[in-house]
Amino acid sequence: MHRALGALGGVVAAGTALAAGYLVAGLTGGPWPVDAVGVQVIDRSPGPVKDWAVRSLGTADRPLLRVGICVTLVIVAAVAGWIGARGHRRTAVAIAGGLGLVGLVFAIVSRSSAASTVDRLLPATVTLVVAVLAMALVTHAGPAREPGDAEQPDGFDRRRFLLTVSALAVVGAGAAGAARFAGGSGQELRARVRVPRPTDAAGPLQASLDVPGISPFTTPNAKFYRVDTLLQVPRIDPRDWELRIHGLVDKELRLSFDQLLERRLIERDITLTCVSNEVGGPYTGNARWIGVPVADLLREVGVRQGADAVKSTSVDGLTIGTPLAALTDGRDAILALAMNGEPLPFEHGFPVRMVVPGLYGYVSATKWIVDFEVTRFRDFSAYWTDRGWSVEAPIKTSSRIDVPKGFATVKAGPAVAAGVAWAQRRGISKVEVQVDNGPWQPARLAPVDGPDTWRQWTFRWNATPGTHKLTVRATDATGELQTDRQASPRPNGSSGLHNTVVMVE
Ligand SMILES: Nc1nc2c(c(=O)[nH]1)N[C@H]1C(S)=C(S)[C@@H](COP(=O)(O)O)O[C@H]1N2
Ligand SMILES: [Mo]
Repeated sequence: MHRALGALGGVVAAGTALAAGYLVAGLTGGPWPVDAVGVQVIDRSPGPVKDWAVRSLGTADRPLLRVGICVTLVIVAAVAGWIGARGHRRTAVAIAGGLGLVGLVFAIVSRSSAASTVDRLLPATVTLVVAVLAMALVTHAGPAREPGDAEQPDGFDRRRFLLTVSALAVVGAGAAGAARFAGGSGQELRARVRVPRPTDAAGPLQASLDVPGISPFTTPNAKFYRVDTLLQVPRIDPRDWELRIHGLVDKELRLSFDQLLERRLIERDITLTCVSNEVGGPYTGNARWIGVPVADLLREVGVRQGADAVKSTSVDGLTIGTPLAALTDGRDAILALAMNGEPLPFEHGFPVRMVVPGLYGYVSATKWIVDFEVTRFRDFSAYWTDRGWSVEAPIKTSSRIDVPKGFATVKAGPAVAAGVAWAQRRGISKVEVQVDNGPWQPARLAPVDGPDTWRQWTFRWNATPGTHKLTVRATDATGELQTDRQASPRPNGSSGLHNTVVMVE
């Protein structure tokens, strides 16, 4: 019995240590050791696991990774507590120390947005110290002081043990509770930013079709897909933010957030797409961005001969490589500071990110950008390129059926299908729908907003009882038809036609 209690003690010790570390992470902005481990898991996962992780990171599996790591820890801690209750107290404490050390090592090698080394290592250090102390405490609380004591026939002082463990649990819960307030939400950082009026504003929004279930032309910020490799979203104070523009340039430039706001600002609707998006998938969204044209900044610093790339780095050290040509060929590549009329949400790169029409996010859309180096592709390799994705990746013409959803039941008679199609930089000129193996029929298109956004479409058809397959294809504004050749996302984006099967009754 007391061994089971010992295991419980181990779990409480681990929980208290993790809670203490979480609190310190909230205070310092350094990585919680669990997250430091998680980021390494993400960075080091092999191909398919990585693809899965990246694809699902924006959704429920981000917490899942944390939960997985915590469950593993708790199991080991329970075993340590159990061993401790069998009298091997030093071993139990050593295991706790070992776990804490692992966290510290991961924090040392981790990509982190923490401001200083102390901030980066403090959460893991505190976790380690609390883990050792807490494990020592619980493994010493149980064993009876007087062997053979009549009240403790099995040599285990249950009362003292439970008191100690309860006290520890209260401390842990207190730390966890305090952590919720410690870092704050950081929203005051965003609230302080006043989004300036753009020098060159976008026109009124008029490209929107309103069909129930269709993706709205503008994706609300809260619904915008999210893909990155972080468990802890950076909360950068714009007053501390600085962008360094350097490399193959005539004169280096360091820009503060206020200095960025003083430049020429353009407002544009641009549809962002993730290379990991499967045919028919959700990892694409359209927003109205305000930002400084990258071309203006490049002109200011003077690009030297021989440069063909920009290597941009986010605050956590992740790198992205973008062709210089895409930043200077006249398209609206921007350092964005507003998204749909608000400062960027933290999840989407606050305070500043890059947005480049026509390129998948992983080669262009650096969130939390802090460094911008003009360079040559042959002189570096970027984070995703190191993981098997193409160095250059223009967005492929794609179309998606939003309604009806796959395997939906539809009433017989006149029915509506609707969705979106995108071919950023080229624009969409035609969308067609095929019912079963019938002829391709034109869908109705929303008005053109610009070449860099998706276009909504609707299609009326007469639904007859039975099972039917709807397939969609788009033609870009250069007249090129979307390919029906199926390709998976890796290495440079999925292709193939999206279809959906519906039951008509
Ligand atoms: N710092 C940083 N920026 C990043 C990424 C990242 O992992 N880290 N992911 C990129 C990828 S793969 C995509 S598709 C877009 C997604 O931007 P969103 O999360 O705002 O939709 O951001 C890009 N910028
Ligand atoms: Mo992406």
